[in-house]
Amino acid sequence: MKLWSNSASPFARKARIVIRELGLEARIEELDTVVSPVNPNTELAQRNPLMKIPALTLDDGATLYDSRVICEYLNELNPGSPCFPRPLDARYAALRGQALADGILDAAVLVRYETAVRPEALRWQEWIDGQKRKVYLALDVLEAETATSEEPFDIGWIGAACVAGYLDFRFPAWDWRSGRPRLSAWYERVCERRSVAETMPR
Ligand SMILES: N[C@@H](CCC(=O)N[C@@H](CS)C(=O)NCC(=O)O)C(=O)O
Repeated sequence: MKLWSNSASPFARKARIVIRELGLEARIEELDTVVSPVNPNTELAQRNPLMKIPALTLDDGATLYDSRVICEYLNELNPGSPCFPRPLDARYAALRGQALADGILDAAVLVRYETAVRPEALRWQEWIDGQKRKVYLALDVLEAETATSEEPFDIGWIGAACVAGYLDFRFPAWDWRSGRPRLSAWYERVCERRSVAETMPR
């Protein structure tokens, strides 16, 4: 299988962490893929009309997207995996955690495009502030929900690790650790996992 991804993308990182957590590295080649909302990647477009990463091309040639679908598919290859717990309460807590993390990433990636891609004269500060507000409010929920243990490292907390790594990478000045000691300490511990250490954004 081939994962269309790159080392900067936090959404692709979700899939790259799940691959490592489940020991699927030998079955999946990671293709370094350039994407931009304004410069279409025509090769990727043949597989994913949204031209976003991650996308996963299966051995039969079909392609899956987006990160949520890909991570669930990977989980099915190793059904006992704790990434998507089986008991209903734990599963929906993990899925809600994933939605929270994805929502933070959506907002942060929009700010990234607004500030790095959109011409300066067209930027809209109130809109940037609105996205940042979502990020900070959601980080406060993560702080409140952070466990003292790094387990379970389910899809919700995998997403949270991708959030922390992306904010460090693209928005160090936002200082997400400030006032969030539990989340900061949790992330420091989680960075020791091989799956997280090997997929640090670059
Ligand atoms: N909901 C999607 C979001 C994926 C996404 O936004 N990926 C970004 C890279 S981090 C992308 O491909 N952007 C290119 C574009 O917006 O055209 C997912 O979970 O996979």
